[in-house]
Amino acid sequence: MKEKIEQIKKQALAEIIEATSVEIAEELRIKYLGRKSDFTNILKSLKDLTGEERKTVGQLANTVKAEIESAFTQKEKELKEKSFDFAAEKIDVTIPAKKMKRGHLHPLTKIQNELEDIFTSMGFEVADGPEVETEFYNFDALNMPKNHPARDMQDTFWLKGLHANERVAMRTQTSAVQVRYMEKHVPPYRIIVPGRIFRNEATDSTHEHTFHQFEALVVDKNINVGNFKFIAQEFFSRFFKKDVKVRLRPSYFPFTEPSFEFDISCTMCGGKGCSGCKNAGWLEIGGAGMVNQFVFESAGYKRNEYQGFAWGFGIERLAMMKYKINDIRLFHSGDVRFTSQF
Ligand code: FA5
Repeated sequence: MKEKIEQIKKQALAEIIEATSVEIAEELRIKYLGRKSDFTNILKSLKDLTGEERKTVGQLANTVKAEIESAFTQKEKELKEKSFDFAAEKIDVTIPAKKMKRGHLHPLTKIQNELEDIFTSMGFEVADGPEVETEFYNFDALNMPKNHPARDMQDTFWLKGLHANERVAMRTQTSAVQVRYMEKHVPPYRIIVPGRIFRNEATDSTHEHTFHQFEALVVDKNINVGNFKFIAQEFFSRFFKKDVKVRLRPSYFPFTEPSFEFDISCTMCGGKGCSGCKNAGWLEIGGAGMVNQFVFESAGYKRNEYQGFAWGFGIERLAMMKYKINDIRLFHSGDVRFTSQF
C-alpha cells in the first residue's frame, strides 16, 4: 500500500507540473484527491489494516496528501498570475477626469456679501445681534410697548422659559440691533445690520415667515433726510450697476420720526413704466426714517443730543428684483435646480 501511495504521489506531482491552465489543474485535483480517486479509496481502506500498519500508512498518506495539495496551490497561483490580462487593466491617463460638482454660495449669501462690500467701502461697519431677542430690544426700546398696534404687523414666535424675568422671542426685525449697538458705542457711527428675522406669517409668493433684513443706522450731531437719500441712491446705483433714483413717501414706524417708505426708480425701465413695475416707474423697497428720540433715550442718550437715520428692507425682495425671481419661497426650498442657477 505504501508503494501505491508513493506511486500516486510521483504521478500526481509530475502531471501537476505539466498543467497549462487553471481548468486542467482543477481536473487533476479531482482525479488525484477527489471523492472517487484511488487516493481516497486508500484512505477509506485504512480501517482494515492492523494497528501498527494503520499508523505508518496513515501517516504517510497524510503527508503525501499535504504535499499534493500544496503542489496544486502553488501551480494554481502560478497559472493565475500568468493568465492575468494586463492589457485589460491598463489605465488611459489621457482621458479627461470626471467633472467634480462643486458647491457654491447661496444666492442670499452672495447678495449679502455684495451689500456688505458696498457699505464697508462707504465707511460703514457691519454689526450683528442675536436671533433670539428680548422683548425690550425687539419692541419696547423701539417705542413699541405691549398692546401697541404696530406689534400686530410683526406677530412672532415667543419662547418660554429662557429668561426668568423677561419675555424672549425670535426677533421680528433687524431694528432690534439698534439699541443694543447704541448702548455700547458713542456716536458718530454708521452701521449696517444684515440678518435673519422671523414672523408668524402665512406665506405666499412675496411673504416668508423666515427671511432676511438689512438695516442701516447712521448717527451723528447733524444727520438729515438728505444724507439718507444720498447714501441710499449711491448704494442702489452701485448694487444695480446703473443710475437709480430714490423716492420717499410718508409712512409710520414707532421708532422713526418722521418715517417714510422708500422706492427706487424701476431698474428695468428706468422710471418710464413697464410690466416689471406695473407701469408705476417705481419699485417699493423698504421702510426708513429719522431715529425717534425715544430710541436714543432707550439707549441712555440725552434727548436731542444726536440725530440719525435708519432704514430696513428685505434682502429676499431685493434679490428677487435683481434676478427676476417670482417666488420668495424658492430661497429656502433647498431645491438645487434653483440655487445652482446663481
Ligand atoms: C420693518 O421691519 C422695520 N424694522 C423697517 C425700518 C427700519 C423702518 C428702520 C424704519 C427704520 P417692515 O415690517 O415694513 O419694517 O419690513 C421691512 C421690509 O422687510 C419690507 O419692506 C420688506 O422688504 C421686508 N418684508 C417684510 N415682511 C416680509 C415678509 N413676510 N417676507 C419677506 N420680506 C418681508
